[in-house]
Amino acid sequence: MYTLVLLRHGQSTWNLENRFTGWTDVDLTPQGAQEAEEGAKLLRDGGYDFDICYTSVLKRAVRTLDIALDVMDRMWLPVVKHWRLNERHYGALQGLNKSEMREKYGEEQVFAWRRSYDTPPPALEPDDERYPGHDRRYADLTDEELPRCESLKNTVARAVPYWEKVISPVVQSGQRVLISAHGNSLRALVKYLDKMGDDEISQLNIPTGVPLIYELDADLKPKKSFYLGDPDEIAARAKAVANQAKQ
Ligand code: DG2
Repeated sequence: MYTLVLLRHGQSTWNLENRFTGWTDVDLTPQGAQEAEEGAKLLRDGGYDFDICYTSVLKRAVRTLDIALDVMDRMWLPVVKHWRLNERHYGALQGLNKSEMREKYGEEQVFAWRRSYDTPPPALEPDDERYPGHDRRYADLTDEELPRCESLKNTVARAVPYWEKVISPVVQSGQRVLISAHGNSLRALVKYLDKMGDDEISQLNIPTGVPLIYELDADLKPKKSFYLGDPDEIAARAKAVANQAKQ
């Protein structure tokens, strides 16, 4: 049996300001850094250890991983950063306030943008400064790979191949893997691992800074998955994510 740990970054400045973030490279808030620290303490005190870590190329996930590795005294571990673990690209919604968008477009539309499987947000124009083609960290991506917006389905289509080709062989080689990523890039992986239907995944909200443990069989089928920590606190944090547009 293999153990895999998924960790959504701690609260970011734009989570706090309630703004659609996507590929915008914002940092953690002090509370977010504390959440990362607390999540890592739960891992350390629970006897979890790792051989290799994966994260996105966005600093809120990288910073969360750094904090976690420091707490676990594992800063020497190899860390692989890849854009395929980035947050879902929120297109022209990036930077806009979730509650203001609900007031303007209604609850149903905002829910569809945030949680439906295949409704993409409005797309960016390539001359928009938020288009990732202007950022040199994405210089190796083809035009087809550079998103102007992404639905969760699009995120699954670019994150799951990275899991299948890169991470899953490492897990099957016996290495213990920690992935620090984002609300929606992790929902994409969870949907795939748990074979969740398109409707079922719309109800899943992943809380910030809480380790999600997967126990996998030899074929990487989940035998069990659970969050580490106080169940009431975890439920409250997941609810806060779900209700972000209602604040
Ligand atoms: C959030 C998720 O991403 O937002 O892009 O706004 O996990 O990187 O903070 P994260 C964003 P929702 O899909 O929950 O609205």
